[in-house]
Amino acid sequence: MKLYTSKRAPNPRRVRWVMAEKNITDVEIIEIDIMSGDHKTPEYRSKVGVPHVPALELDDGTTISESVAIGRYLESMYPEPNLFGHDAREQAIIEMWTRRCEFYLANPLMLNVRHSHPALAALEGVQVAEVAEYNRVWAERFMRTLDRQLADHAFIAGDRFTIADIVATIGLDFARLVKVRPPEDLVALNRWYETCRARPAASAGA
Ligand SMILES: N[C@@H](CCC(=O)N[C@@H](CS)C(=O)NCC(=O)O)C(=O)O
Repeated sequence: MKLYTSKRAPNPRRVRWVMAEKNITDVEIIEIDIMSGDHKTPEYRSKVGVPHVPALELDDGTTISESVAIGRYLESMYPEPNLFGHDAREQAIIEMWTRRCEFYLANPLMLNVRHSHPALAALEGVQVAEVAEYNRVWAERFMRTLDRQLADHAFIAGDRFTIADIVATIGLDFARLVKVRPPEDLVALNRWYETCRARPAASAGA
């Protein structure tokens, strides 16, 4: 298998983190320089279908994009430690939180950074300050939801570390580029965030 990835980009980092948690080492890493447009070449587009990283190319030539879909595929190949749930109930709860973390935290924070960090102007084209601020406000609202959840649970989807924690931690880490941090009064969220950042696998692809 080959993983098309890009240093410091948040979505490929999700896959690198999953691989590190599972100690997956037999995947060839292919660096794509998105700032130079490597992901927009006709070859890359025809292989992956979209100008995005990450993408996982299987030995039969099938290519999977979408970081969470890749993570799910890797989980089926390398089941332990489990990150996506053991049974139907747990899988649904983890997916619910993962989708919430993508839609209401990671994506808004990504748009905040893309519309406010000078280095990302080249990727975004036109940066709109109002878009950055609107998304920051929405992300902060969801941080408050997460803080309430984490007041009663060690991790986002319950009592153990899952893909939802990876998605949320990387979303928050990316926002540090523009100095957006969880407000200090969100004590449970900040406690959980430091726990996740301290995991050895957190540095993979960061
Ligand atoms: N939902 C996709 C998002 C993929 C994505 O947007 N990746 C970014 C890097 S983090 C990218 O390829 N950006 C290229 C561009 O904006 O031109 C996933 O989870 O994989």
